[in-house]
Amino acid sequence: MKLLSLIFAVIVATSVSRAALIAHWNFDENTGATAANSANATFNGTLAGGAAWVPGPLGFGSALAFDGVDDQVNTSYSAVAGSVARTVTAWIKYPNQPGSSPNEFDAILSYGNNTSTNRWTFRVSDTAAIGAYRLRLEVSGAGVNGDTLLNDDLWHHVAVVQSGGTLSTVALYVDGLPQTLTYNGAGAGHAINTIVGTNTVRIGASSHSAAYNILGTIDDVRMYDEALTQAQIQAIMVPEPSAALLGLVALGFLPRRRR
Ligand SMILES: [Ca+2]
Ligand SMILES: [Ca+2]
Repeated sequence: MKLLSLIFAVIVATSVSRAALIAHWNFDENTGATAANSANATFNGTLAGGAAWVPGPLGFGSALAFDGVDDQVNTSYSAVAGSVARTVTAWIKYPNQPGSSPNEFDAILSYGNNTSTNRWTFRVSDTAAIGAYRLRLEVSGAGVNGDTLLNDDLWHHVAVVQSGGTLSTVALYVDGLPQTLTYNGAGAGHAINTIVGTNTVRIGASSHSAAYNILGTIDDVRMYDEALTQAQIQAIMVPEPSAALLGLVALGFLPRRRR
């Protein structure tokens, strides 16, 4: 019965976190130039620059590899504006690389105008002075960094949670664990006031310049319009059980422990 209990727990956790899911690009197409948004088909992504389909983390289908030059996924999504709470999660695989241009910015997901407090960029930091290769949320004028080094070319689950209108309300997670945070620029009191205009959600490059691209692989990008808990983030890291698997469980075909 242990397996049934585990699957039930996953279903419950997944349904809780799905409540506020406003965008989900799972990159499972594995072909073509469209990355569908399964949470809202209006905001499908369009591949640009030659972003390549590659295998994702175990249980998450395919992913997209970005070349650090011009690869990106563009959407017309304005997402969550102002100081409204939000969460973005993704899987990333980030190789060791020079800590500066041409891979400047290393954006995972970015949107908003490039004026103070307006642009919201979830990225890997590439600058030694503000902690190279760490997870970072950058809001024009300031930023907050995590402490885990990400440049090991292994899959890591990353998340940013914003619960209020300043950087001090932001938490970062790597592989489901909260990061020890450091701030730069205007610091923890810096306001977050996302104003989007034409700079809609872009994956793999910064919203304000198509020249700021990540060198690395990204999968399963999710946006929520609320601040997720650590438990909800950890639940997202578990692959959803396939319909076939659930069917076998329901019909009693899966092996159970012998006494
Ligand atoms: Ca390219
Ligand atoms: Ca995927």
